[in-house]
Amino acid sequence: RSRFLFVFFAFTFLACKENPPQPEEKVQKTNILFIMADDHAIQAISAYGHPIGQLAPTPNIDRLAKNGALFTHSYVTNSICGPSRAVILTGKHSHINGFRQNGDRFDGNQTTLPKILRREGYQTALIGKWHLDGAPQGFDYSKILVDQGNYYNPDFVENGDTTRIEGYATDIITNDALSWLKNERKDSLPFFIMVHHKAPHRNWMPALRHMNTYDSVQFPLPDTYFPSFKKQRAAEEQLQTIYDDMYEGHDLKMTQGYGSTELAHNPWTTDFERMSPQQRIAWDEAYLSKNNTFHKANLKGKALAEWKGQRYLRDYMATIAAVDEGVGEILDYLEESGLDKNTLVVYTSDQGFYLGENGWFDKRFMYETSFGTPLLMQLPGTIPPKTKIDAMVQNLDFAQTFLDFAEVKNESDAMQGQSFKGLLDGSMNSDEFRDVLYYHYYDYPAFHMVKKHYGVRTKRYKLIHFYDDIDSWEFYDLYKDPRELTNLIDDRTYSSVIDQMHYKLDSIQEVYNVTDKEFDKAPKAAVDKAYKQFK
Ligand code: SGN
Ligand code: CA
Repeated sequence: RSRFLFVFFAFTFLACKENPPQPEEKVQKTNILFIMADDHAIQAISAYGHPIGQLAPTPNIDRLAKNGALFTHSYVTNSICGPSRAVILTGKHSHINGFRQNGDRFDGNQTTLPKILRREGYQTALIGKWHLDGAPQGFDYSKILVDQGNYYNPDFVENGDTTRIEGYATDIITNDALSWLKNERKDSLPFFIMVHHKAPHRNWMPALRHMNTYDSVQFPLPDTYFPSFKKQRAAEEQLQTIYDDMYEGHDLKMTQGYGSTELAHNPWTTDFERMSPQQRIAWDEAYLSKNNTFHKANLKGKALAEWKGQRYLRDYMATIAAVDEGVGEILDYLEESGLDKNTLVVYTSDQGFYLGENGWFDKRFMYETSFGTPLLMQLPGTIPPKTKIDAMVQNLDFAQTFLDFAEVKNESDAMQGQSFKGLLDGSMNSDEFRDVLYYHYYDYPAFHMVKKHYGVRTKRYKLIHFYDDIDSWEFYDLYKDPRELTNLIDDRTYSSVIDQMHYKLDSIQEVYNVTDKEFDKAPKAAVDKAYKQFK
């Protein structure tokens, strides 16, 4: 028997020497790691070069731009949370996927990107904010925040069970994503994971380690911080102005007076009440001296409004610090494990966000700041490092683009976007891509009272129609007026361009199957009531 074993081992040894074991040769499909923050402004990512981002850099998110591509003209179709997510999942405009505004119910039975990828053999996971009423479908694993989610000790739903998890939302989401990648992910399958942060959504509560990070930074407030609107009635009538509409306690963490840790106006107490006593003590300590300095200064009028803008930006950027650290940890892990070589990493937000432009926070408008959204992607070997893409892509295109990377054929017919893989691998020029974008926002009357509107954008021009309780058209020449300060709708020198834009609008509505029922108006009483409620 021992002779037999000897011969067996000797043979195996020789065989191995001649034929050392080969790494698995099967070429695996591209993995997709999709990271989406909630309300992350382009201005707040340092790779985009805006002064705010320079003062509070995001070195880890920037790694994607260094290793891959940065999109300078990436847009949404409907600048609000639930609708944006529904568009990403379905590759269809809101009026087709049926989720037009927050609070709608997402029809989870329709075809979605994760369902297709899963059918094609991908292992799929979703971690973090969902905000689409109804259980996620198409995921092998999901762990989602309840509704909007909370920064401290948030509730998560995991396989149907709701549990409160101690800790800071951003860190919990990062850790869960890492643990899925390390422990649940099967080496034999390609994967698709969606990592959806709550941050930097309102009410901008930083992690304990970041509560004083930007205290000594003076962020620049935009020179439109005190705007004067002309022929922009929807802009005039919104309720999302930092110094008029933010709650002093809940949003700005202002206290009731010198020496006090009692919050000023804080209509939704849950965000703070969820904190453990230790967390709350650390919080109060970190905010006490800066609030005391504020009370001593006794600011009024313009100075007070500017102070509020500064407090907002410091907290907002401090919540991003934890997101950026989390992105760094995930990218480090991909590199250590070698997964980076075959993983398309995407970083984006569900829309753009105001950091004081026009005096505003929030989003919703088809104006550039909220219509645009950050987008960065890396895939070594396919996307050349430091690529800048100026084509007008949209979140509507994500599904088809990812399916293209996953080499799924003939699945995108009913989807309404366009794969932009060619822009990334260099096989397509930006002028071969779409030249007109369509937008439609419905969430009115609602929080912040941004009127319903739709419109088109070309490389140079934008035409918007605000409707419901107003009927107001706006037209901008973005080359001359990138900040959209001058509504040129009545300017005769542009009349033929405006006609062309109307024509483009009609044609694109036809292409996307927009029917008359998309322009319903709310009863006047509902609008009046909402103005009272939200003011
Ligand atoms: C909450 C926010 C609003 C925000 C909406 C929608 N208020 O209601 O400021 O516009 O969510 O945001 S909060 O004080 O309760 O946070 S979205 O990202 O979900 O669309
Ligand atoms: Ca959002």
